[in-house]
Amino acid sequence: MVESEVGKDFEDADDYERFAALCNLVAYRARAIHVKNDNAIVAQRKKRVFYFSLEFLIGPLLENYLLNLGALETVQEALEEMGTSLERLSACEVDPGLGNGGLGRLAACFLDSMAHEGIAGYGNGMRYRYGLFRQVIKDGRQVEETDNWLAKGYPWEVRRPESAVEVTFGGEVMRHEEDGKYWFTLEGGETVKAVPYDIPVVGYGGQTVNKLRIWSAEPAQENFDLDAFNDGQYANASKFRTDVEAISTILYPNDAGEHGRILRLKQEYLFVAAGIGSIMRTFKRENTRADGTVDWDMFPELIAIHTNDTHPAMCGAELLRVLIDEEGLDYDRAWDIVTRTISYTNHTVLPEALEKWPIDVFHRLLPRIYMYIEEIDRRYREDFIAKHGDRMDLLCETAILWDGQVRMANLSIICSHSVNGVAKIHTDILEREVLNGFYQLDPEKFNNKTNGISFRRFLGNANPSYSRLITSAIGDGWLDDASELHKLSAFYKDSVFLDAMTDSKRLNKERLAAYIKKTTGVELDCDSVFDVQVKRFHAYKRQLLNIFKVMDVYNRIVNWGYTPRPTSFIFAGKAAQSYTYAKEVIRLINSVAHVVNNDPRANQIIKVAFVPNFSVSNAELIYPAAEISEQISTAGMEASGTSNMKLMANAAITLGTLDGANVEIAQLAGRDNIEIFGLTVDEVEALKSSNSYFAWDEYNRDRDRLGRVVDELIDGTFAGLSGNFNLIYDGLMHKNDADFVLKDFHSYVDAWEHLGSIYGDQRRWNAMALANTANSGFFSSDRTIREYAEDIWHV
Ligand code: B1H
Repeated sequence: MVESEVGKDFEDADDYERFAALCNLVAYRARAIHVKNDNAIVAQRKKRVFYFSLEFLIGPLLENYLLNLGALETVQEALEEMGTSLERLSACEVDPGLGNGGLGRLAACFLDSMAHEGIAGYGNGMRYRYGLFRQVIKDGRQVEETDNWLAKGYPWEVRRPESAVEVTFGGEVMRHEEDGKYWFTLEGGETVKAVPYDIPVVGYGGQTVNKLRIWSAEPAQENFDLDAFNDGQYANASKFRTDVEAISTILYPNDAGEHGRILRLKQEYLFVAAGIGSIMRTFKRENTRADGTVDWDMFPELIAIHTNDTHPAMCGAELLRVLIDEEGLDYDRAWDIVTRTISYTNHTVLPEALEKWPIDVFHRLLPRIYMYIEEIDRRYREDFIAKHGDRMDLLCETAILWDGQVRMANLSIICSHSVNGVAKIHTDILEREVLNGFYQLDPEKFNNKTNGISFRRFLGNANPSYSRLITSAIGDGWLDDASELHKLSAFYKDSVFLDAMTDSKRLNKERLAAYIKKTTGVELDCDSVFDVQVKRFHAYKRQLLNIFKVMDVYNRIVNWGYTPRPTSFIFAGKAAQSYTYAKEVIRLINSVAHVVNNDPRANQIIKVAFVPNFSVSNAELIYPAAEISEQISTAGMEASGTSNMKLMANAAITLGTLDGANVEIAQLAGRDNIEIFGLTVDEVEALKSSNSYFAWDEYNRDRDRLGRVVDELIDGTFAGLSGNFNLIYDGLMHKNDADFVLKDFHSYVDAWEHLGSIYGDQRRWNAMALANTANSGFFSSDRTIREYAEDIWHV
């Protein structure tokens, strides 16, 4: 294989060449299964599910695909015999930065689970030339560097130029009339070619291989300007090419400016129009009758389109446009097809994350789509007034066009037959508050689908020692069906098993400590508790609360001779490039790390490490080593969270608020096996609505500890690396601490200390940790996907 792939003997090939040859071997096998599956789908007229998402955080694939194909051990052994190792070759795999956090990783876990469940499920997304960004830390600050993930090519993808779809931006809508009938066409504008790249998705058991299709923007015609080039104006010669390619250059272009925002809207339309264009092509090929007519009634029976958040919200309008403008259906019939085909998941309650576009920008960029949105909105209003004429308040809340803007969440909901939240409490909040207007109108449309994770990747691949221990106790059926982890409850009092857990955790801690040493220089004590908070940086996730705890513990060690349970505080995560506040929190963590780690009075007891460039690959080192899982968002803010599930499966004990999926974790693991603290959703709401929270009161009530920590933001204590933290200080003391950091501070630190007091009794601790793993099976994305399949997609 190496010979034919790289034209070299195995001996002469370097690691990367060997790795690429192995990937091709696996991909070759995967594609053979895929073709077989595809034929069966057509023959059985099986329904296909298309999962539209701007993010797919797929991570490295090789080891996961070997596990799913049942070839992991064989390949491991074969490579050892050849004088190398899988570990060595896997290290060559890049981690495609095609997503930024939980939403993107969820999409990737869903692909894995759809393939496992035998669902014909396809991802539809964007192929960003440079992904998000690579995070490096300089003077404590996050610095964004280009993530050139395609530099060496990407062995899993296949370019499919023959399946390209043309997509038009701008132009002018023309009305035509003949014999009393009228229709519209779009004239002019800028036409771009969306070229798909396909990546195989191998399901566990090796029976189903689906694919993820990601789109790249290219000029529709090769517009190379030879004259300009010959004049020496090289940049101008390819200018058009660069403008077009900008569309698929990076994920989430900086949205602080108008240019970035327009680019983002272009991305959203490009992957929607290309995805629907490609669905249409296949559908028509398979459903055209002998007389040349198409059986459109079958469309919603054979196709489900799922929209991940509001980013693909234009699916409804685009499908309507194609069915009417290109296929000649009448509006009512086309609309019926749209609403029976599309479904939508909401991932956030944050108002700033619910997308809105100014009508003028939208209209200029997508004039025909805008007309359809106007028509959807007009008919929605007409219908609304006929049915609920007395509820104009609800109409204001639910209409699509409002205040000069297109409200994408409203568009998504109106075009969908199903709207779901991602954890029980989140769906409750959607129904009760954020989307209450829609809920009153159509409660049946709403449902909950608590998120899930891939146990095969995040426990099976990521944690080999614990996986082996689990498998030796209960067999390996849990890889196929995570609910089998329940069988571990027979081992809660088994001292041999519990002691083996300590050994496994130790190995994982050493593995992570070595990685942290290499990437940050910080040396961690593997006898200390590994306390982990890894997730995107956001004010509501309250990494600030965590570092306040560290500052307080440090102060007490240095000034009061306090001896806490020795702990390594581990952080990782990226902040959006334009989110200054979140970047300041990153700088604070690194600045505290700098002081604490270099202070001999404290650094034998506590250490702080910030792991740069959090990604799927280093996440797989972090979760298995964690002992405390920090899930400390302000109650009501985190839709679900998924690192909480990954850490639970890996036997970390949750220290968390009753927010998102933590609520379900507490129910499943039992309140004795998780540490809950802080304000509840109701308490947060009461404080907000009564305006009775005053950050200064909290500060004044405890000048010794909390007050001191707050002062240290601006008194130079942690200014050594790159200065004080006035922005954070102002947010707390002059903007009244919107995230209730000061309010929850004491109950949080007390809860943390309580966990520390248990840790000394390792068997008791491990029994609690084991109860977490044993009850985590509910959070398998296989379960989540089965629920989507049954309740929403009807497959
Ligand atoms: C989640 C996002 C998100 N919710 C817009 N919303 C983005 C929205 O840059 N953008 O435009 C980026 C991300 N991400 C997360 O989804 C939630 O915060 C988590 O609680 C949840 O677990 C995850 C998956 O449902």
